[in-house]
Amino acid sequence: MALEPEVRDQFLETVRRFVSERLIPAEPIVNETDSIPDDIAQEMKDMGLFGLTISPDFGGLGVNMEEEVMLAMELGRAAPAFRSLFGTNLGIGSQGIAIDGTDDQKQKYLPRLASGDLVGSFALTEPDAGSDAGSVRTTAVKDGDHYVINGTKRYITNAPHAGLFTVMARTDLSEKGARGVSAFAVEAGTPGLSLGKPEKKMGQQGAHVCDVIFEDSRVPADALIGGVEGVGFKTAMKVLDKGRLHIAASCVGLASRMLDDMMDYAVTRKQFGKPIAEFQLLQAMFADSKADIYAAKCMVLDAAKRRDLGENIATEASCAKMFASEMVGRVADRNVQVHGGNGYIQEYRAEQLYRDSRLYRIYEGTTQIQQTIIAKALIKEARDRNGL
Ligand code: COS
Repeated sequence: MALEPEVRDQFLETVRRFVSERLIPAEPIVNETDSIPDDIAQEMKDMGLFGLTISPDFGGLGVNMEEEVMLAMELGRAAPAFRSLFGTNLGIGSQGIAIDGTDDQKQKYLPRLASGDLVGSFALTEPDAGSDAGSVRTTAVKDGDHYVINGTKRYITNAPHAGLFTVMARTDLSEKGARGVSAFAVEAGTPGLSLGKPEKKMGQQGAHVCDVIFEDSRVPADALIGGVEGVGFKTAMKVLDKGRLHIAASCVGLASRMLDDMMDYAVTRKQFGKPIAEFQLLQAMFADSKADIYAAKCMVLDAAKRRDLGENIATEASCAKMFASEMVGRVADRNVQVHGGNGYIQEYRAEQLYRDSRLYRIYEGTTQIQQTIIAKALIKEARDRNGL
């Protein structure tokens, strides 16, 4: 479903203003206190950001993929910690239920996820199952009309705030790979569910991750997402296809912001008697950044439009995520370099955005995993073409 063009443009404008007038000025305090101020979190709820992608049937705005990435490009201009607060609700923390959940599961959880009253988290990664997501060891063993869950989930974004976890656990213990995995909607407060210590991270202060530990946690059988065992890995992959496009769009946003920052600095900072923007060696960095951003933006928008048309865009989502996250790393590095010594000093924020952007190349699938996905699809196409 698409918004009316005027409504969409108005919303984009509101978000743009919110980012420049509220979020970017609040970055130093978020960085210092490692938390998002309550008034900003409330404004995000009031604007409907938690429910952007959730259907209006369940109280969300129901934006399509193209609109989602356009909004993510605006929101991505601010430090990524802000996006993290509502990002799991509109993405990986709700989409398992939105895409594959039963009607009852949707009715039960989506309205509160859309309003932001309930925070959703996605619990796939484990100490020994990172890139190899199909090898999860957490188990969910059927016991009458319950499942008993045991295992540890690692670095779960928003876990300290979450009221609901989408948990990938192995229901078929005889099957070691992806086919033995099922997805569950598990509520915080379930006996036997506890949280690990908050992790100290390289960047993205204000966004919180920790372990989620299950010790004989009994969940009702109807917590099984979609009511079907053995398809949890596929649910996770579908969620990640969408998530990866969203991340790629956020990278475009942050890179655009950093290009603006470096240009503003370069036209005002003087050395050798003139603004440093006039030096050709720096101009190469501006031009490379602009072309990098433009290429990533085109990829993101194209893949999003295709997804809205019903195409399978798993490969394109990986291309966009890989290119955009590497691109934002290059731009972050150039931003520090253009700022010279000031780029290394906190006050100028180039160093913070450099650290913050580093995670984009890792979460929701590393660059190397995206390369593997793209190559696998190409090999399959070639084999099919050659009748092999
Ligand atoms: N959409 C739907 N189904 C998908 C899919 C997708 N995008 N990708 C894979 N599947 C299906 C496959 O079709 C296959 O189904 P069948 O068993 O019916 O053939 C099944 O899922 C298993 O796929 P595959 O064999 O490709 O799985 P692998 O174990 O080889 O893993 C990778 C594939 C590496 C791509 C996967 O483990 C992955 O994405 N890892 C990174 C995880 C990640 O992003 N972690 C970040 C933390 S989460 S924030």
